[in-house]
Amino acid sequence: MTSQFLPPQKQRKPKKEWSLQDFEIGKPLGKGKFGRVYLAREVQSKYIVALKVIFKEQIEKYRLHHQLRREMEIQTSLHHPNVLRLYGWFHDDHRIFLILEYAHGGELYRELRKTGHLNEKQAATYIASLAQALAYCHEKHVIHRDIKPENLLLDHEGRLKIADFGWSVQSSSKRHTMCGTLDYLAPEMVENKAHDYAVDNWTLGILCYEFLYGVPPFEAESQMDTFRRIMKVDLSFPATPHVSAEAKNLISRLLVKDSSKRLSIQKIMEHPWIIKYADPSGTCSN
Ligand code: AK1
Repeated sequence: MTSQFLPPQKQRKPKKEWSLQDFEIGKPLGKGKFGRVYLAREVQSKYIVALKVIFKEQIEKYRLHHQLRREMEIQTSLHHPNVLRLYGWFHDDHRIFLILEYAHGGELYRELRKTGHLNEKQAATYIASLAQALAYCHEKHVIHRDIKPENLLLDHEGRLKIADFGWSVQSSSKRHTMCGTLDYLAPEMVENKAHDYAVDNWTLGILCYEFLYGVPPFEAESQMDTFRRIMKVDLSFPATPHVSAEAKNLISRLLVKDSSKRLSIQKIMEHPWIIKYADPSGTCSN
């Protein structure tokens, strides 16, 4: 009689071991770092996913085991509507497979290149979604560190999803590190100084600029020139009629050299430009 009032036994179903047999592979979705991504369907449930194939040879060559494991641990623990889910992974002799949420709208980068730039409603909606995703990640002590248009995907409703946590870290203290394109990196990152969550806030400023003007603000002929422009915060706004003063205000308050003086994620979400233009549902197609 008392047993029914006891808390139910925790269901300890052993976690499913996936293999390639569980999936039907469809069309290629894209080429990313170290491998391709395919549309796939899990046979039993008919659930549609994206399957990223990574060659072990590459991971070995660049000695990235720890980084990949870190990504998988970090990303499987993140559950947010604006963070692309990593459902699981498996491997065979030569390849590692990531089972990912399928983003039907594809890469935001394509959208941006197709139209040149976004309108203020779209840009503000994406920046607000990004701010929400980052607030959630930062709460979990995760710094993404590699936010750029190529790593932003859209679902079937046009909702933004941050993807690819390959360069992310779980952090409570300040960090040092890495390499790659400089365009999206904060001054303290390009200088290889200690950095913290505020590096992602800087990147929001860069993206906001790129969404509205079509090019990142410190783009230059050479890495060296980009480096100089970032260090000087050599920011200027082309005279185009379609960008409001509020947008420029937000960008100027994110692209601040002193990381402690950058607008906080909370303040971004409360910024007049976001309030005025962002679609609260996080979806918009024009
Ligand atoms: C999400 C990705 C490391 C880490 C090599 C990695 C996005 C990753 C995959 C898509 C869903 C697309 C669509 C629709 C169009 F060793 N996480 C990723 S890639 N829907 N693309 N996903 S494209 F850690 F350095 C390393 C090496 C790869 N990680 N993660 O690629």
